Amino acid sequence: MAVEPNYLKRRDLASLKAVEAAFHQGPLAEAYASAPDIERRSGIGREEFDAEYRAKGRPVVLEGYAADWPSVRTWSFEHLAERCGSLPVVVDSYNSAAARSTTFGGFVEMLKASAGTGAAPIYLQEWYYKTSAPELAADMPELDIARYDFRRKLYGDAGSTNHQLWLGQQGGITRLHQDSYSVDVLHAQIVGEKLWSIMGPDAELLPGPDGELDVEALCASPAAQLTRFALRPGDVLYLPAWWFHRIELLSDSIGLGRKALDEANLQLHVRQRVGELLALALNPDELRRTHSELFDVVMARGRALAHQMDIDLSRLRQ
Ligand SMILES: O=C(O)CCC(=O)C(=O)O
Repeated sequence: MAVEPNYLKRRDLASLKAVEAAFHQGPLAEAYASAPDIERRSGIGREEFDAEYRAKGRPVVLEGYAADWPSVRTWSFEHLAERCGSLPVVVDSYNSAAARSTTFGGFVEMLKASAGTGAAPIYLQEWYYKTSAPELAADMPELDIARYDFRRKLYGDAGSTNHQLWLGQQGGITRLHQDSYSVDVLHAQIVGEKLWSIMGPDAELLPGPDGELDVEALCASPAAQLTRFALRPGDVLYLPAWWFHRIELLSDSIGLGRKALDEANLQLHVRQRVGELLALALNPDELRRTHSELFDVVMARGRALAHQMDIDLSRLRQ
């Protein structure tokens, strides 16, 4: 299989670690320390959002856009533990060495036990709450600006709403990535604060002539478009498809990853989804190798989609 030359796009552990290290020390860390804030707007409606941001592919934070959501007003980790305590979850699923199964209540107990001990922060990433706790959705009403999500036409109402909750402890990190399947990110912050470091979709990190990663070239390129900003409760981030993003939790935090497919990206979306499903069915060993950290997450995504679409995975044919 052809090796991906751009380290920002690789999903094997060594490449993920090399990119993450660049955020801690060296030219990238320095460039982000003085990177500009994202454009911020408040009080805009769907038409203005479509014309000014979606049509132009410009990232923006819509401040306070979800401030009146019941989740933003009432949720805490304890509140969710009371409602979902017995549900199974996998914490730290983005880190194959740390991933472990527990219940939601067990997860909240773990948070309490590890707070202030200096232990690695715990992060429940990409929780497809709709498969086990669909009642939570009422606390996160549909965003008016997300109505363009073409997945509703493609997969039906249920399949289009496979959003994810991200719940974790201060210091937790989601490493730099682009979202799969060419979807736009509409991330709503519910509890606490997160620091987002983003890069344009054409950013590239390649080895230089000496074979070492040329981080300086990445930072010097106009394609990098380095931007850094905090997302606070009630804020909604719009990040067009393929923008790279890395997230660090500035405090204990809960956020909703609501995705939306622009019809303009439909063909690519279908090709990527079908490609992934075929790879899972026909070439799982290769996928396990190239996605060593995320293989189980890819499986979980497939299961969540099948569940939402009422597809029986035990059968090959109906
Ligand atoms: O909040 C995080 O840690 C990651 C969120 C994310 O990657 C997304 O919503 O696309």
